[in-house]
Amino acid sequence: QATDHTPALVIGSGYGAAVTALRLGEAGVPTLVLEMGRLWDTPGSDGKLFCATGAPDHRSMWFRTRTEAPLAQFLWLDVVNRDISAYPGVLDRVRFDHMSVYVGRGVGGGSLVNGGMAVTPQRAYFSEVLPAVDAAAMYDTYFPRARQMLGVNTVNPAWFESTEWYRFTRISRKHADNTGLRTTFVPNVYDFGYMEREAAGQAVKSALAGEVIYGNNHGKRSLDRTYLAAALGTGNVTIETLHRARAIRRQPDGTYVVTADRIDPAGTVVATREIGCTRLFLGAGSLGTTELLLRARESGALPDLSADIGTGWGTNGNVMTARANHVWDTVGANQSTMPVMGIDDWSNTANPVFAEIAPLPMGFEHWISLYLAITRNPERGTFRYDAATDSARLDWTQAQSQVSVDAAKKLFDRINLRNATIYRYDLFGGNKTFADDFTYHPLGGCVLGRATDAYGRVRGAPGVYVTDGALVPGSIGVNPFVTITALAERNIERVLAED
Ligand code: FAE
Repeated sequence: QATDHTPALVIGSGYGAAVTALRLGEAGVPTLVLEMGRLWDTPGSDGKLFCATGAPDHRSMWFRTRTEAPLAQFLWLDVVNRDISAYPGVLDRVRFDHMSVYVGRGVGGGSLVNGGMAVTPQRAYFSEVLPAVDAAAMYDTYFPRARQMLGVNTVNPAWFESTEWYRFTRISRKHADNTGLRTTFVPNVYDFGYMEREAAGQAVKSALAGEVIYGNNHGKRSLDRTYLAAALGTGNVTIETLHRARAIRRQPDGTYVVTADRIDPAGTVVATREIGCTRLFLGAGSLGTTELLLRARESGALPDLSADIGTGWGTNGNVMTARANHVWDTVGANQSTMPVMGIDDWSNTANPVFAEIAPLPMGFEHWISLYLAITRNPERGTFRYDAATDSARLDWTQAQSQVSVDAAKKLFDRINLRNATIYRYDLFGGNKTFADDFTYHPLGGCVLGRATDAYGRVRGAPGVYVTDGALVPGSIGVNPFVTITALAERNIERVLAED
């Protein structure tokens, strides 16, 4: 028997979860949100919420004794990572064979650690990926709603052209121009007005102080400041932190019970709660939501779940690479951490790639142009339930990542050829020129229209909904959070109207 009961229970507090909590709260539905990470509202002994990227401490990573940054080396030296003490830090790297997935932990999920790039996908590609979704409604109503709620804004072009903080972007644009490639400004949720004040010395630096993957102390409109603040403002939403949902079961009366472990800052389970709910919304992210449903199906708790749970997972074709520039093409010691431009070669049907021009703020001139490429990789992974560890394991091979590398290489070979430049070999380990072993954009596992109906209602578990990136089948062609937010807006509107 459950000890508590709530009409609506939301697992996780990332994009899908935050949208859902707000709309439930506005509709007057008492809603409890469980988040395994902490609430980032109390400064540490240095007076800051989050630690600096260049000097990571216990706040940086989720229960690690050493940081695991995406760019592990510089000049082949192990100078980036640091020993830390184990703590519920804000960034996690979930390791599977041949693929690691970076995710945010805390109230706000990925919004606490991401680069803030707020990109709406190309309509034709969106329709190809999610054919069951009415694109007109998405582009007329839900994408604009998502952008407005997320606080999306764009860099002032005049400031962009003149500031030292985006010199690295202008150099990459020049090299793309030389190659005949199109570049495009990309909106962001970081407050560019604040950033200009940082540059002018009128505001405490955050994006201009190297802060991003371990959290931004200022400037970024993360979900705790947007959707989640509004959700709490309805008076109907409660968020419980350091609660990790572990199991879901169905009661004879059709309600659900979620078993959740409450952990302390040392990671020790201090209590196990059984929380009953009439409606259960899964927003634990692609990995978290998929694991919860896979475990429920394989353990026999929810045996009627679809065989599609655990399938259709992809990396959004992510691959990172870096080029070495000529000495005269300086990228600047000062770099903003918020990307504002991409090389958009997505309409090149022979080799579609969208490459974000990424910062590498090391505080000194390094002549490196860094990119996070999004490729159209059709490979999909599958999660298996491993009873021995009671966890989901991902089946993914290096060959599946190679497809992303090959596509990115075709684009960057062209850029290198035209500009007489070469790749950097020292950044990703093993003399690799492409980082093919991690993704920032996990998508899929409980795909819309397959594991769920066209609105995220989980097949075989009436009253359970998927709200997050697990719905998107492995690829969306751009950075995904605007899509996840807009889909969640669309789905919860329907669910509130009909269920
Ligand atoms: P997500 O935001 O991951 O939230 C899931 C939440 O659920 C997390 O807070 C978890 O701690 C919590 N959780 C998981 N399991 C449980 C459980 N069992 N019990 C309780 N809580 C649980 O999900 N995307 C962009 O569009 N633009 C960018 O510039 C961008 N940059 C990125 C940079 C980095 C370093 C990373 C890691 C990601 C980036 N992303 C970016 C991806 C983006 O953050 C991601 O797609 C979304 O956060 C996914 O949203 P979800 O709602 O699916």
